[in-house]
Amino acid sequence: MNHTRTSRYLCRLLRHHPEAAGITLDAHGWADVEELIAKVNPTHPLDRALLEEIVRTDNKQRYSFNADHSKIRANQGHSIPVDVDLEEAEPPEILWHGTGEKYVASIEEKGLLPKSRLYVHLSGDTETARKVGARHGRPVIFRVLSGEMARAGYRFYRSVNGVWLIKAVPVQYLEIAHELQNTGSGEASL
Ligand code: HQG
Repeated sequence: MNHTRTSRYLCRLLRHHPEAAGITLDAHGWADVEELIAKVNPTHPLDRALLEEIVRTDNKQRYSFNADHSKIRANQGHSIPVDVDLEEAEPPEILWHGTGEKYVASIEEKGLLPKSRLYVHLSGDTETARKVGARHGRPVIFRVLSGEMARAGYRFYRSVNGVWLIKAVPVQYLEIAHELQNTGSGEASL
């Protein structure tokens, strides 16, 4: 069954605009499942079985339930200030950031900034970075000297679905991975 539209709507509610469906998130980003279903259902058909399926099959494991499945939240990617209990983690020596060509000049001047989200998102592999970058046009991949940053005291976090997060990356820890530049396929942004 194709429930992409409902899944995208859920993502928008749980990361950016809960008020669009008249729901609220608590300080840790949790929404009440019963309330969510009741308020979403009129515009995007949803029941508990479909919600369970969306969470289980999401291609990036974007959502989690609490232990008794009475609450749901997005694992990362928020623009609203919630604390999703991120785990601090020691990064590998190199992480990657894919972006669009149009942002490169600004990034080379200011470093990586979280823009509308709470964190800068970094990828553990270049293929993922390329897909993330292609959402913004012609992709450009930056190498992030994450090992050096960690030794300098910067804190890295890893979401439960494996995305590396950091508050910002100053320019001295960024290098364009010229050897990786070519075109790639895009993916939808949620
Ligand atoms: C760029 C998707 C100008 C940054 C993906 C990015 C990811 C700057 C854009 C997740 C800048 C923000 C997040 C600066 C950063 N000047 N532009 N100084 N610093 N930027 O969508 O990283 O499918 O908020 O390079 O897979 O593209 O939604 O962040 O291009 O994990 O689960 O500003 O979204 O996951 O764009 O993507 P975004 P992102 P989901």
